Amino acid sequence: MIRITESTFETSAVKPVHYPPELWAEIAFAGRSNVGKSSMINTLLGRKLLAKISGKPGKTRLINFFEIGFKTLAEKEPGKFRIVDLPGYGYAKVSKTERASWQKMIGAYFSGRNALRGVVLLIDIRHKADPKDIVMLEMLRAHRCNLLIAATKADKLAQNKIPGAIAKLSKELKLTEDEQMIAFSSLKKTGIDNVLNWIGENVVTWNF
Ligand SMILES: Nc1nc2c(ncn2[C@@H]2O[C@H](COP(=O)(O)OP(=O)(O)OP(=O)(O)O)[C@@H](O)[C@H]2O)c(=O)[nH]1
Ligand SMILES: [Mg+2]
Repeated sequence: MIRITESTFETSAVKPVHYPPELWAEIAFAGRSNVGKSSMINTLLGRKLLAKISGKPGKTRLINFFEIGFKTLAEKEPGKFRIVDLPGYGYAKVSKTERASWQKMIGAYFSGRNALRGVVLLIDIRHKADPKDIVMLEMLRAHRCNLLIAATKADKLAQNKIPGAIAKLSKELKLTEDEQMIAFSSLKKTGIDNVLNWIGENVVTWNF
């Protein structure tokens, strides 16, 4: 488990030459447009407005890097990692050109980023597994990323419907034992400890 001590927006980038230097472990957030990636980042960091959010899909258009300071609860040793907010996919009102540039941007990030330690893949708890989510999952598996699947907007379901929805989605996505799925809600602030725990496991062992 880790405790976040500071968080700052670092930079936005399209191409690898614009990425910040690989000084710390990175955790990226991927998923469809509007699924709640930027909201989840703000919720985890305890900040309302750090990552830009919107009611309309397609808010995040670039790769956004955030520098995060943390302390481990056991050792109280300070450390740093980065959070990477990725632009979403699956938004219908996007031109072919924009879709192609998204592909290029995301492909370059996942194939070339050595500092990447883990990816949180967000999926709306109310939806069926979408072919686009399965394509993303397959790409992340192909890159051998450590994965956490977060079923977002859990506040939209009654508490007693959540385990069933998680089980159903896990089955549709054919998740393996290493691919844990948790319920998350930025609105109700649930699932925060699960995500921070998982991030902690993936960043504290990191020595660059
Ligand atoms: N009810 C509910 N709404 C949420 C939750 N998280 C996000 N939202 C809403 O969903 C919408 C989209 O949230 P964003 O965080 O901007 O989504 P995103 O995945 O970053 O979207 P893109 O940047 O377009 O890829 C906003 O209107 C949020 O207020 C949640 O946990 N519960
Ligand atoms: Mg966003």
